[in-house]
Amino acid sequence: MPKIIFVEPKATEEHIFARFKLPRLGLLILGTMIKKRGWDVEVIIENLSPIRIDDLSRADIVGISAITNTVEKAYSLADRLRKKGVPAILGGPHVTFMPDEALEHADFVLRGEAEFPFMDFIDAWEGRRPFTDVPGLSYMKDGIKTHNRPPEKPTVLDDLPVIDLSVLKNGDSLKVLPVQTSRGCPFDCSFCSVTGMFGRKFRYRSTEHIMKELRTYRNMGKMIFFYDDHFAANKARAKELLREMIREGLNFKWSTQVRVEVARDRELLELMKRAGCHTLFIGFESVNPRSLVEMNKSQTIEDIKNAVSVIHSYGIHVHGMFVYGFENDTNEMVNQTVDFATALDITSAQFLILTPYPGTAFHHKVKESIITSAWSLYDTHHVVFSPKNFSMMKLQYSQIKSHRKFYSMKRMINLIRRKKWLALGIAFYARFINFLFVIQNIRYFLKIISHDRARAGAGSITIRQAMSELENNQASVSEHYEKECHAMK
Ligand code: B12
Ligand code: SF4
Repeated sequence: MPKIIFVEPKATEEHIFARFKLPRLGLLILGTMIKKRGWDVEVIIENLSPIRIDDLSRADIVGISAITNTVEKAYSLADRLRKKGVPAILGGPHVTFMPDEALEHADFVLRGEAEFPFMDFIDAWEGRRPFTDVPGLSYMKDGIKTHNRPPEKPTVLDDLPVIDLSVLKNGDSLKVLPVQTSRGCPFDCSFCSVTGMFGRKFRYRSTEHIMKELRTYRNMGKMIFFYDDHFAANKARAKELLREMIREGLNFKWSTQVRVEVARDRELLELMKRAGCHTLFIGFESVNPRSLVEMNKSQTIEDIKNAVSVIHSYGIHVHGMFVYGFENDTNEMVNQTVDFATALDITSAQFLILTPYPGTAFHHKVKESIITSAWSLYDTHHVVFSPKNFSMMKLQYSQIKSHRKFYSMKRMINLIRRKKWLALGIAFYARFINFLFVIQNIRYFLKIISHDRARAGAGSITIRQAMSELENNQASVSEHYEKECHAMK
């Protein structure tokens, strides 16, 4: 029986989501489909179990899934497999937009949504059709990088199988189970790669198809995370699904991502609550109306305030995400953002740095200002481009400072007083990660300080000089860093 091992490498840089035991769904779906074809399958998610190159070498082919901040690790695995003569195929939102780069490391790249194209690829692998017939495939043909045309139509979600979790190594350790009910997003925010990957047409599974999957998770004592980008983009279908979940008495708690518009429909929120909704993850993005327009977010500050107050009135938690670094953003805005988030009294918040992901309109816009293509830094926690109104270090520090300020000791004492244990636990974790992040990134901060100096024409120091300063005199560097940070307050 032919054997395939799929792997999802974990992030190498520390950030709040780097350790989450949550697999992306791509490999679980591909694994389920190919198991049905009689292959021996294993899916290894590095956040759940280690990836060992010797184990991978026992496969006939290895499938690697990567997003931008994990792609360096994916490339390094593919390089090592190539040396051992084991073919690898890469997929995911980074290589979809960077197939030429990926082919330097792997023999095959499957771009875009890949379930049915992957079955065609397996047909070709088994010699039953030529590789030229596999839509979305990039590969080397006679020494030339060749890119087949993308699939003509997006995947019909009801044609996908219900996930077989047994393909996942150490799957029992998952506390939160992933379920996707829809793909695509009708909006088109400039920094987001969802629409490039899955399109702007909102496609969804039928209620019965989703329920079939949810029933298998009944009574497992786990939470569900609906991996939709905008769970309520079609309210009628969301309500139909929620009513069915309530009718069948599915007793798990679940969370998902929505937009602020969700709060305009109280019936929807009522159904969400009754169906077990725990937390809504929402991209608030900015307190600067001009930035909201610049990023094409199609939402206002009033929408944000209204959404939080209405959602809270149903006893549902809110996780709010903010982004800094748009052309209209300023240093002053940073404090306003944290004050705004604090006043909203949301359970948790993230303050992220605008990141030019390949395949997005924003990447195209700031291409010339990008300072590094060290992809592991593309995790929305590191500044990787030179923004218009900030120095890079100021932008970097705004993210650190915002977390420090939002998850302050004062907030924690307040949460203890109000017995808000979940928010308190998150605050402890966030403070710890923020601290680790600073410690681990002093070298990177030096690098961006040096870029800033060069940009300002102010006696730039080379990275080498900055590094040797760091190595020779830790104290003076941290003092220097503290001073820089202080100046930005
Ligand atoms: C769930 C989720 C998370 C979870 C779990 C993440 C994880 N394990 O990496 C959490 C909440 C922890 C998270 C965190 C982050 N996320 Co996230 N997340 C998602 C989300 C909503 C769903 C992922 C998913 O399962 N999709 C559905 C499945 C079917 O798609 P898929 O896995 O990509 O697989 C398909 C194809 O890509 C392809 N494919 C994928 N792998 C492979 C492999 C092979 C061999 C083949 C042939 C094909 C193939 O075929 C699959 C089937 O069609 C996506 C958005 C989205 N809609 O995809 C963002 C998304 C992946 N996240 C993103 C980002 C930026 C992040 C963070 C950096 C955010 C942050 N600020 O902290 C972190 C990084 C996490 C990390 N690993 O380091 C970006 C990635 C962009 C990019 N180019 O890298 C996305 C696309 C969202 C966006 N707005 O652009 N995320
Ligand atoms: S950020 Fe959210 S609303 Fe905007 S395009 Fe991406 S998924 Fe859609």
